[in-house]
Amino acid sequence: MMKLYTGSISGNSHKLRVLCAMLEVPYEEILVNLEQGEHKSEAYRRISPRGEVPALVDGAVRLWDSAACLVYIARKQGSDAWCPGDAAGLAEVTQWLALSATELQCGLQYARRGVLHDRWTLGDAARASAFGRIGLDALEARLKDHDWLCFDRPTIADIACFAYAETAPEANIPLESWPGVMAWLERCRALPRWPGR
Ligand SMILES: N[C@@H](CCC(=O)N[C@@H](CS)C(=O)NCC(=O)O)C(=O)O
Repeated sequence: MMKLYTGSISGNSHKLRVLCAMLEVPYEEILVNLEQGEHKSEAYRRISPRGEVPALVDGAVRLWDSAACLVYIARKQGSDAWCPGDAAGLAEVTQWLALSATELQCGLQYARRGVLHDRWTLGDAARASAFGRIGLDALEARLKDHDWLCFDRPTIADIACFAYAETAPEANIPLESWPGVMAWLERCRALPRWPGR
């Protein structure tokens, strides 16, 4: 069975749980103890060389990035709905995966980590939240008049961007200025099988 290496309060890990729930994919979850630094151990770095969760092991396949894992899980299930295989469709999804790994990760996630753990990876609260706001503005520009980030249905783009948009208030970034984003978060949560944190 596919193994997922995850962290307990890790939004990046939660992305994989969400997709597996939506597609009803079974998996074995191995909780990596981030508080005790297990993700920096030599043994774990053989699975994820950058020492982060999540990671995925499925037979000979080893992956260590949440976006890569989302693509793998969806495509392995043959799910064109959640991750299209055609050039334009895949590229459209990928641009949101890229946003989730830049403005949302380095802005919103790092701001949350700073607030929760006083660890400011790329600068102080003002810099992290300014970068995160660029990501929220990009989401809002699409979501003010669309239900989903791509096409007319949820895809892995929504799952990837949901995680740290949802936790923005924990980074002291209330979402009232982005009403389209707030409505979309509710729309995601209302999907059958969408798991809570
Ligand atoms: N871009 C990576 C980011 C992964 C990441 O930031 N993981 C966090 C948990 S959400 C982590 O392992 N943090 C531990 C640390 O940096 O010490 C991905 O999408 O997988």
